[in-house]
Amino acid sequence: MTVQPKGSHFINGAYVEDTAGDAIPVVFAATGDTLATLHAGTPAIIDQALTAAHAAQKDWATWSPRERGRVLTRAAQIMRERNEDLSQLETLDTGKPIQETRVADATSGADALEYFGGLAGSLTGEHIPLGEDWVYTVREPLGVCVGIGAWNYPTQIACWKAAPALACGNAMVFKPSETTPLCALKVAEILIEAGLPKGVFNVVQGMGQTGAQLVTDPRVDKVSLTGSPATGKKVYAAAAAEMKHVTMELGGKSPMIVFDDADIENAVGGAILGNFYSSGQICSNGTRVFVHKSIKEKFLARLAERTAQAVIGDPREDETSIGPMVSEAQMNIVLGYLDKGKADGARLICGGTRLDRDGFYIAPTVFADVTDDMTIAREEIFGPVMAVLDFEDEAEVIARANDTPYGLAAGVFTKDISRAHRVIGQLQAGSCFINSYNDAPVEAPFGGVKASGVGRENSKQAIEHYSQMKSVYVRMGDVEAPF
Ligand code: TXE
Repeated sequence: MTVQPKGSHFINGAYVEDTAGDAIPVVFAATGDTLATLHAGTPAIIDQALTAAHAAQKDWATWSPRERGRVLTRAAQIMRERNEDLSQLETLDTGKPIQETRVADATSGADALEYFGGLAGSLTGEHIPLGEDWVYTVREPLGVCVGIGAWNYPTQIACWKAAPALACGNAMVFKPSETTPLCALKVAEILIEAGLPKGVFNVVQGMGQTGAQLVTDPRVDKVSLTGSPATGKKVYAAAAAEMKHVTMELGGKSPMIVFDDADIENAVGGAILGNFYSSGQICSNGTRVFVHKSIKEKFLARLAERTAQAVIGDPREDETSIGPMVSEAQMNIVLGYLDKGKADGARLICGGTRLDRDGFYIAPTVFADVTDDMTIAREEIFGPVMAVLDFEDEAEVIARANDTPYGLAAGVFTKDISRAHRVIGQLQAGSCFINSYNDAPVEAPFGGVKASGVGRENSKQAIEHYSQMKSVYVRMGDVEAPF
């Protein structure tokens, strides 16, 4: 599979190149080989993309919502038909195992296109009777949206932003992460093939600086970022200066609570999903695993047994369940946290090292006897590093679980259903799970509270973040003025 695209950018329905932009090497994380070289968007490229989006949005907004929906639904079908190719590209772009990308990436993208494609026709205003007079409301697009992606789910993130934006009649310029720039180009190609007018969805590559130029451009009405809390603060501030609409999908340090009556196999499964899937590079991961003292050793023993069964290997091979980190830089960040965990005196149950092979591999790591003040319990690591903490009672664990600036996700494992709902009700998080972890169906709102973000992706909620309501008061009689 050649992965070098026809151009770095996709603007106004076609691939565009400008080699004056800084080089962006695409490195295959399993070997360190450079698979392709793209170029960052220059001011000329940014202007071209925003000009195309601005012009195309005017026509796109006049289509009936159902017609817009038809294009998105068709794009979903094409993505499903091409799932294997898109998954292989996602594996090369991110280093994630093909057994994951086949079921979690292009499929989730197609789900979003299908969901919002189906929803589009029902995006209406309302009639508000006031007796003789009445008000009617009109759901209007925001205009030109900028989407900025993180590197861990490039295809899914592009679709989770494009689908609701386009369904509402907006146009979008999407900047993928410079670490995984390939997949969003395929999404743009497929949308055109599905009948999307040129210029409605565009892709511009680049680092943070290109993102900042897009965010501050006066032609931009909405910014939706998926990224780190640090970047979120910068982008939010830049958008606020021009009073732009924003969605912030940021990081987390989410708790997973395992009560003494939990089904151990399911709780261990949830901890594995919430810490080792995608080599732990998932924002909503449950990286603080609070286990009731009475079952801690049983939980750790079963966890170590199952973690030893992980197949660490080339992500292109079907049996591989753990691949490399996305980049050398991210691997080094995680290695730093392994050192901190050891230095802080956490008990190493398994892993804890880089693997002695080509590529950016880290062994799935479990630390136990972790205390709330340890760095590995406070900071987002974004790697295969699980911190297991123990607790005694419900009130104590809820207070400790909420003792973080973040609030993206939370999980509870217990057979006591009223306890499950009672505890989830007190946890400060946007996306929560009972006896499960990290399910993200597009029908459900996804997003964080506190420093983990603003707004929601997916579900009908997302529509509120990609449209605005105009209300029109209609007087049937005469106007009574004081004079
Ligand atoms: O983020 P970065 P990364 C979070 C995850 C982790 C981080 C990892 O929790 O914290 O993302 O992704 C662009 N103005 N989530 O390292 O560095 C940059 O080019 C405009 C949360 O990619 O913040 C990239 O495209 N743009 C999540 C993007 O911002 C700027 C799901 C993110 O980069 C910029 C996945 C600037 N000043 C990961 N600086 C969720 N909650 O859904 C950088 N960028």
